Amino acid sequence: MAEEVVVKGWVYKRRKMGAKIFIDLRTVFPQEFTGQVLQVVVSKESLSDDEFNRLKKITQESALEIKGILKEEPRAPGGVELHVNKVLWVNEAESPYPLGKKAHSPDVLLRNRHLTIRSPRYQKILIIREKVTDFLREWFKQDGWYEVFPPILVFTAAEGGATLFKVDYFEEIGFLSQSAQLYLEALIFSLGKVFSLTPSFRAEKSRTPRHLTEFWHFEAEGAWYRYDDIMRAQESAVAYTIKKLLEDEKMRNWIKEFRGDISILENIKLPFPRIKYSETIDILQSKGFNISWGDDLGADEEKALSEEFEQPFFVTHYPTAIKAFYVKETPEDPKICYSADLMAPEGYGEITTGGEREENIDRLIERIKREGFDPELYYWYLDLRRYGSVPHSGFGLGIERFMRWLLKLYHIRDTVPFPRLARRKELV
Ligand code: NSS
Repeated sequence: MAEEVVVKGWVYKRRKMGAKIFIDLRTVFPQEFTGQVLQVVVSKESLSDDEFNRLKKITQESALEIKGILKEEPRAPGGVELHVNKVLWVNEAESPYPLGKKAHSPDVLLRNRHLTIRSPRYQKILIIREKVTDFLREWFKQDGWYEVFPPILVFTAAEGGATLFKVDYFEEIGFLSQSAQLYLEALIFSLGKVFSLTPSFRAEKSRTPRHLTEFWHFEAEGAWYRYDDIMRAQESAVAYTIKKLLEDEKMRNWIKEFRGDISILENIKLPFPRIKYSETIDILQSKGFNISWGDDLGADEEKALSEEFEQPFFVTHYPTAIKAFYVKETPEDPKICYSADLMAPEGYGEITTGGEREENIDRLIERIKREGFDPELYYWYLDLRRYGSVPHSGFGLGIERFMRWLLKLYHIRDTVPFPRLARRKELV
């Protein structure tokens, strides 16, 4: 353990104890300490007077490059501490630091988001998030899906018109993509099964702890995939991601720090339960909800339902009328469609929506009109049904929704470094 290392990072806290200075350093090099602070011990005898005096007054968030010896110390975070031998480089931060010692209101933290994200809490969230997308990708690649790169500037809506962000596109109207789905549907005729990870935008005015106006969307679409096939792909990918996260000791400990109990994650089993929408209405009515068949499940309903489960679960066979124009109706009853939402347990609710797509062109045109969209604009999407139409299915998972449940965070904004919310004020 007694090797000399160079450590680079920023001062998180400093305190003096007797003749020693203790610095909690937010270390980014070496990377193994990122997400926790490294305890740095500064003794007068190991440094020049000049160096010691500089460190004695070092301000919060000053950048430091130091050399020293790592020693085991069970009481320090991570079980080691660095005994400094040399200060290689310093950049003193202005003082006071805007996010100093005291607690700050959510608004102050949002206004200082560019600084807030430096804290160990956000370092952990950002690293866990990266792993989540890595493992989702890994599952899909291992299962033979191609990663593709659909556009963000689009000219047709994929979801409801009410949540479209308009863009001035050289005097014509464009939109920010709500979902890559329609383009993925086009791409399956080229590559068979495809997935993408892109930002999606929703002009959602509703200020809820689970809505962002910009979120990261993991979407997949497979030719000849039926309703059950796409549910199996989703549950396998989600279960794989959780298993891989828990296999990594550091991720496992961090997830435990955030959510407390991880037994639900450890006990995830395939297949996930599937319940029909009509059954959820019965359950909700028995719990006293004033809801009837045909109503959408709101946040409160989803929460109550999801508290009943200890596993992620699918709600299937929704009413066609409350789902988007592209979902396929069941042949037995056109009022019911092949759409399924994957719900997180523990009160968290929807994390994916997916299902089988309408492949009949006439029914699709009818549904596009009913949605209030112009079928002319969708000529290219309708061509997919004209030239070699096949049964196909897909889904979209909101990375932030998944993260919110995984870490049991109250607000979805904490899963992204720079959240985009319905408010403009206080956003960096
Ligand atoms: O609108 S969705 O329910 N469905 C689609 O966009 C499909 N076109 C996806 C597909 O089949 N390719 O959104 C899918 C998921 C949803 O379950 C959430 O997890 C997430 O996208 N989502 C959001 N996350 C955060 N904030 C907002 N506003 C949001 N809207 C959807």
